Amino acid sequence: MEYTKLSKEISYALRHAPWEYELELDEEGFVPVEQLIHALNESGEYKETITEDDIHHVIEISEKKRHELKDGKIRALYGHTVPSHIRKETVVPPDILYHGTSHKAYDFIMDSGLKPMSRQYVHLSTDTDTAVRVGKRRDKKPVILVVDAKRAYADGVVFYSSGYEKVILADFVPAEYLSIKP
Ligand code: HQG
Repeated sequence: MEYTKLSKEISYALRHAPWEYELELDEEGFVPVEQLIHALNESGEYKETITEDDIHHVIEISEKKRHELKDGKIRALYGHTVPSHIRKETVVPPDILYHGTSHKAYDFIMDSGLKPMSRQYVHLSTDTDTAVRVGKRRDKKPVILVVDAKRAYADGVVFYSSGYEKVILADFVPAEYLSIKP
């Protein structure tokens, strides 16, 4: 079983295109796990039949916690671009958060703030290593932004828990709370 491929397809189905799998996300982004398994097996992409154990295995071996199983349902924890709004719990953020990005995006961000762009939320990291990894998807030497989350929260910026302790979400972070990590 190609577990990385399976993980990417689960993310695609649950973050971006559930309708392609005849799935309907609930307001927290969950679908019944057996419906997902059925849809994946229907596609004929996988040589072996996918079982619930395979789904557990994908989640277990992933270096990031991207998916969550709960009460026979599964969801992507973050990254959604689906049009229907995925509800997340608000949280008091850690004092400092990080965001890894490209030099190209940096100029725009310092002008207009951190926007969700095509996703539903801005994605922030609780540690610099994670931010570097996120930024490296877009730039060999990414810019690491430091978010003064304590001050932003005090001023009314709303933060959300993704359900994965290393990823905190926000609707928007104005540039005044951002600085570049030296
Ligand atoms: C940038 C992956 C111009 C932003 C990752 C980023 C993460 C702006 C890009 C998760 C902007 C959006 C999310 C502005 C923000 N003007 N550019 N005003 N504001 N941007 O992929 O945070 O591994 O949607 O800096 O690891 O990079 O797939 O967000 O570069 O955790 O599980 O616009 O997705 O998770 O890019 O990544 P993205 P992201 P997985």
